[in-house]
Amino acid sequence: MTPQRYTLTAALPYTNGPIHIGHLAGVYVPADIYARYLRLTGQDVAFICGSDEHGVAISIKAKKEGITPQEVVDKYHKMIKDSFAEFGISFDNYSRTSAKIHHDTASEFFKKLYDKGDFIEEVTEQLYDPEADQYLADRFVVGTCPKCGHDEAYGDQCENCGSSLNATDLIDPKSTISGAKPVLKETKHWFLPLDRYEDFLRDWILKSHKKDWKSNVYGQCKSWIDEGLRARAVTRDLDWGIPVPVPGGEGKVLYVWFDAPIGYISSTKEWAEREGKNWEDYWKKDDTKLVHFIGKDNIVFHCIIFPSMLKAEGSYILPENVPANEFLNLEGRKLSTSKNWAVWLHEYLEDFPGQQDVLRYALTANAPETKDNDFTWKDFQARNNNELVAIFGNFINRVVVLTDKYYNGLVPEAGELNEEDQKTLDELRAYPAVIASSLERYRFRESQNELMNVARLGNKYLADAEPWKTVKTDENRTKTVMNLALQIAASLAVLSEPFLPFTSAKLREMLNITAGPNAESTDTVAQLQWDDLSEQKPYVKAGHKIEKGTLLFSKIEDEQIEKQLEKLEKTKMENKEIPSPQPPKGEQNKSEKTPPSGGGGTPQKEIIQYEDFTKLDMRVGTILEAEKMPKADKLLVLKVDTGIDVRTIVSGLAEHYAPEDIVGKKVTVLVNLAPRKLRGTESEGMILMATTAEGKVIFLNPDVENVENGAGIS
Ligand code: B3M
Ligand code: ZN
Repeated sequence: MTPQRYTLTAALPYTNGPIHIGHLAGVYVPADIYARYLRLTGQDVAFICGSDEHGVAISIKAKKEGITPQEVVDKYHKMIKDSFAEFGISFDNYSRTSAKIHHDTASEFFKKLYDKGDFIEEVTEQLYDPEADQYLADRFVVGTCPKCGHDEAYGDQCENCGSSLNATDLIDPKSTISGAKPVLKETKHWFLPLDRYEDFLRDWILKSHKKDWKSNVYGQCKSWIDEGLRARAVTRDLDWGIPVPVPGGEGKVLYVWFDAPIGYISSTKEWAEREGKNWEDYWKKDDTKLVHFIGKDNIVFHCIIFPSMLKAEGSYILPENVPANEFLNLEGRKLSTSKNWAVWLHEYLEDFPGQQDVLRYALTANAPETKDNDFTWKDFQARNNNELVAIFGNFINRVVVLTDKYYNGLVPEAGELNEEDQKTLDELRAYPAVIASSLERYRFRESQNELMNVARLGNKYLADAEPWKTVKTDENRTKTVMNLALQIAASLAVLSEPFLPFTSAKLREMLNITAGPNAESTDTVAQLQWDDLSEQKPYVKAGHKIEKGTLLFSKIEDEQIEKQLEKLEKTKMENKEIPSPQPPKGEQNKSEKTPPSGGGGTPQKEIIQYEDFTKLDMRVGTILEAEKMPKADKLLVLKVDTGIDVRTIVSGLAEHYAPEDIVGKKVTVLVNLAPRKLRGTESEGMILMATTAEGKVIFLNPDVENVENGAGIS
């Protein structure tokens, strides 16, 4: 069925902290690209989001900051909403779950299921903190995951393996409020019996969506269904949230994961009311395509639990797709709000004013679509300088400057096309379909790369045709070339809109193809849209006037990157000063560590436990033979007697030592490092070395001759 309208949702961020690049890369940038693309192709779109203001995460944050949960959500709701807007995330509506419309919608939804008998009401034993005098649910309790052994799993989910848990499943549970060991205490709750929906889920996901859902999403769903689904409590003993609206519900609230997805519906209602639309069209009509954009830790809630709720309610459509992304790391470490290991959106916007598109571009180029990926500031700089500036910006700049110089900004007439011109035009006209096809399969990296290929096509065309040379010899040829180059530029202005909206707007202005009532040009091309790009006619006609150019992108200097890296180094140092687990107040270890003043210079790495250290097997050994690795300037191939055996170790010593100088040396060897091939030779260990202040590399040789090879080091 061809969709008549689209309801696109992006995960509702918890208002317990600001937005960082992990959220952006995983959810909001891809969702925004998709929404913008659909609008550009004339589709009817509701792009919906809002703040998730309930749940234990908020209560914990409030306790930590010594303020009320309401104050926490007010602070972060504003911050998140503003930074999204400034970053160009084009939500049609951004609501919040503390809004009355949401409380009403979620209560009604719960009551309907209650009235239909879709819940099981049961008194069960739940974890209870005897010191804090409070039931412990979700993030109020941590313990060891029964599935993967991760020792910081939460009471409702393990973030390591993604399993959804009941708090009573945790091994060695601990209250995060007081640190106390919880006891079991009886309380009544309402459960959604997921097992009743197993057949439906099997049919709907495992049969119907095997082909079109991403394999990471499909795989997670399959393993949950295959493991057997259990009833899940949808209410909690907490004082922050939506009150349970049925008899016996006093003092209890809806589970945050019950109310939050309903937030998509209430946000749509808010939008529809404002825009004079009918919200039900966007949630209840079969010709509406519903797509949830989320991160991988939210898969179970969007693919199993929420669809079961919708199915139980009975009048709603189900998502067509849930293109969940994997996680983004930052400089090799897991992003963490509590450890402040992040690039915060509001800080980025301050540090790189007007450069929203650079971050959008870098995040999409590196999007964690099929596996976890790493964001590094060096990559960010390279993406800007080597791609946006050198390819896209350079092409546009040449076209606009030359048009101004040769023709006073008027698009010249194209003469007869030669074979190369025709080939270029054909290729150009094929791009919208190529990019669209990637976008429709949620392959955002691929589609953005195709966009850059349009700019590459432009650069190559100009470099081959050399209008700056022909201008002296062949006026007609030059006009044809510049006309075509301007067509490529116009195409870029439109195609870049989903990915680089700020750049697209600037470029449309430069080329005078701004759509809308304020556009100065009355030329019909002023309305140039995505679908026009495949048509066999010029995008900008001869005689059309373009404006003088401004630079689309500017180089990012090393100093800017160093400043960001320093910020992260500072965070690392600060994290080390927080002993973990935290001792009781008053006894806090106020260490006055200052960074080392010189010498090695690099800050200390993360603290490891003694068990981690004992994993290293280090022995005394002797180098028996050494020779240069052919065709490798830096490598020596060594034969080392480790006391256990004689083995080959490839070491990067060739620039520092001649082979003959090190034969017979006693060295320290890490013998249980996983073997790896270097230039085809398997290296079975590592020689420990140190670098002196002058940059000399020296052996960490045991300074005693009578230690035997194989002696352990501890
Ligand atoms: N707030 C979890 C998260 O931010 C949650 C998403 C709700 S979507 C309905 O990861
Ligand atoms: Zn786990």
